[in-house]
Amino acid sequence: MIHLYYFYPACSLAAHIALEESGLPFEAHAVDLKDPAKAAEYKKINPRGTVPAITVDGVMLSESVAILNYIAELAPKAGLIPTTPMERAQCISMLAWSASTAHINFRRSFRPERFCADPATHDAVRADGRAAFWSNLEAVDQRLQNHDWVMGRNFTAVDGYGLRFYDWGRIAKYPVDDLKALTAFKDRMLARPAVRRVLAREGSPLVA
Ligand SMILES: N[C@@H](CCC(=O)N[C@@H](CS)C(=O)NCC(=O)O)C(=O)O
Repeated sequence: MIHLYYFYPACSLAAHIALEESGLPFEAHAVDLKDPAKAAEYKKINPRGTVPAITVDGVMLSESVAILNYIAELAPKAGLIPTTPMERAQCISMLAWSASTAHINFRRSFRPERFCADPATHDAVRADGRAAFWSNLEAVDQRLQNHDWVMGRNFTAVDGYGLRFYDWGRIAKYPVDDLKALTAFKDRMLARPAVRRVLAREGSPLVA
């Protein structure tokens, strides 16, 4: 049995969607990262304190890119990561960009203290992060101009990240609805039964 640890509205949405789409049996555990006592308790499972993490037979795996790869390999029929070498590498490239660029830009916009301790820098770090994340949203919108899914014709593990980025943009009051292709993609994601189940479980207002 796979145990998934997630938090709303964290990047763990991508792993949660991948697991639900995979059809693999799993148990989802919400971790309240805003509660210091619960966040500290969770470090007994994942010492880094981050979500997503999964445990399988007592072995813990963290980092979205690794988790998504693992799920994709366990459930090849779900097509979460393509199998031909270049398509597979392109998909992993987009996952890595999501985790290491877009996610980090968004973090700069609301956790500036993680980047520089000096409060005098925080407004500038926030503003730079906000501008950079907006350009990342535009880049995803661009990719979706002529395609239903972020990687093109087929739904993949990257699409959970795409929905998370749309939703972060909505929560942080970016004009996401001006990004027509990204907004249409969000609606396609919301039409997927597995995605709706995950959003309902997480208490997301996207399916309220
Ligand atoms: N590199 C990790 C980052 C995971 C991460 O930082 N998740 C955030 C939520 S979006 C988190 O757990 N933050 C809590 C913390 O950093 O203390 C991944 O891609 O999975």
